[in-house]
Amino acid sequence: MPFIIKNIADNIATITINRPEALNAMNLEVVGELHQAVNEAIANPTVGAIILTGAGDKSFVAGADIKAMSQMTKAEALKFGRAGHGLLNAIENAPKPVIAAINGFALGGGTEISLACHIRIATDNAIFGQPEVKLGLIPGWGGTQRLIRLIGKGKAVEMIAGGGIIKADEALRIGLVNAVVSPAELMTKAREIATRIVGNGPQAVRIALDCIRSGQDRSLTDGLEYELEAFANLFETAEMQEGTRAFVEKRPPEFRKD
Ligand code: DAK
Repeated sequence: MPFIIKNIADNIATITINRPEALNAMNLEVVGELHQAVNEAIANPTVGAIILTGAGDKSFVAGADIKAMSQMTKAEALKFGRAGHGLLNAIENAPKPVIAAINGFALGGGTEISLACHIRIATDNAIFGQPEVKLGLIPGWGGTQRLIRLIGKGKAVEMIAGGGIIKADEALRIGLVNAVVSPAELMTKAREIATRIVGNGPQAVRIALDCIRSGQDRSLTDGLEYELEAFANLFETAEMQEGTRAFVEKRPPEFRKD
């Protein structure tokens, strides 16, 4: 996997997109390798949270590879688009939280990858944008759909139709990211959040993610019913027994044996 660096420590998988000479721009090969790495982290039962970041100090992902796209036919573009959708759906539907640690440029497909993640932490020099219209394109990896759900229609249209950039402080103000930190603090902050997550009941985290995700596509009434059923189901799990018993016995719960 030349374009991906993987590391697993303390139940946290860190996946680094490693193509710094092209500011981590995504071609079909990078998309495929990243998808495989994400799938492996999802399938690994010792992993409770995933951090996704970019190699180098300049860029998270500077978008889809423009040089590769400039040569694509419509059929190839469809294949490339579908590969990106497959990757981003895998991230969004992951049963464990995926944290984007955004270290610089997150343009086009870079912003879109971060949108599929569950939590976004950015450095104070991070730059977001959907500049596809400047190339005669539109966002092709879910930007027109996920951005509106996160920051609302007005801001999404301004970003996508205007093609301008958004700096980290503005991204924080409009809810595009959860937190902004210095470059030196980025991975510490991401690991701090991941560590808190992996200390919790893995099944509860998975079910909570599922309720939150599926709630976006349901009416409030349906979503509340879905949550209620999921909540009740947890009363039959060993995890819930351990969590509540630990509270009563005034000790930390032991959810993980690994
Ligand atoms: N693609 C390919 N190479 C890239 C790249 C990209 N997106 N971004 C940067 N690079 C390469 C540069 O070409 C350069 O390589 P050499 O030419 O030296 O070999 C190297 O990275 C360093 O970049 P710069 O020299 O330009 O570095 P600067 O600091 O001067 O500028 C920059 C940094 C990020 C402002 C600039 O590189 C830039 O504007 N990059 C392009 C950003 C961009 O427009 N991103 C959006 C791409 S469009 C779809 C699927 C997906 C999409 C659309 C449709 N379907 C198939 C349906 C998604 C589209 C996009 O993401």
